[in-house]
Amino acid sequence: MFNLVLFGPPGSGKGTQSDKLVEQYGLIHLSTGNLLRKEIADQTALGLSAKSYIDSGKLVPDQVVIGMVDSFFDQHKGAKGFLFDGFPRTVAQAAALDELLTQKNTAISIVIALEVSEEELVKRLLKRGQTSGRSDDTDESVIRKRFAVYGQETSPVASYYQAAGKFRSIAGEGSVEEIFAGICSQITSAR
Ligand code: B4P
Repeated sequence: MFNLVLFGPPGSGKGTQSDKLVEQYGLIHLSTGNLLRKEIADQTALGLSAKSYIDSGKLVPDQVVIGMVDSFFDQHKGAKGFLFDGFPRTVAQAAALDELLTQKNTAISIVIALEVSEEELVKRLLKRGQTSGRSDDTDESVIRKRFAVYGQETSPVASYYQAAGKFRSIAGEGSVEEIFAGICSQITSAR
């Protein structure tokens, strides 16, 4: 199996690049953000509890997210590989993911981080907020809160994968096609 983690701050283009990567490599796309938004739209108990965290720019608790990922795996038993988008976002999630993959006799192959300046991120997210209807993209103070949470809780995930020799980073500014080409060349060198 080939398992890729796409890593980066909110608005760095993980979702945008994931759509192209799943098509190119035939991976199963696991976006915890999309799964959580689906739970909210379906008004499940999980969704109702997740909504308050997302609306205030916080992370949804680890146990909730890890449980959701575990049941996603159960629904995709024959997958030839996964693309993890927006997950793991904490070191506890990264360790839990390693455990779940070990149970499946596989592991993370490579982690690719998209590097984008904070001002560009704010611009992108506010622009997306005008059309997406996403409550977490319309208020600049919530966007700034998400960056603070990213710095405190998600950045250490980079060191976790650096220590395992799996971490690569590329420039996430430029055209979507240029960035996609950069990711593909990292994947080629890792395979
Ligand atoms: P996510 O859904 O993961 O979303 P994101 O980080 O905001 O965005 P992404 O990086 O995917 O950006 P995109 O491609 O869309 O998370 C939302 C929330 O869910 C989190 O804040 C958290 O509360 C919760 N959550 C999710 N996963 C969790 C977890 N594991 N644990 C706990 N909580 C979790 O790009 C953004 C915009 O930029 C788009 O409008 C796009 O068109 C534009 N864009 C993309 N590439 C561009 C480029 N090259 N140039 C210009 N614009 C570009």
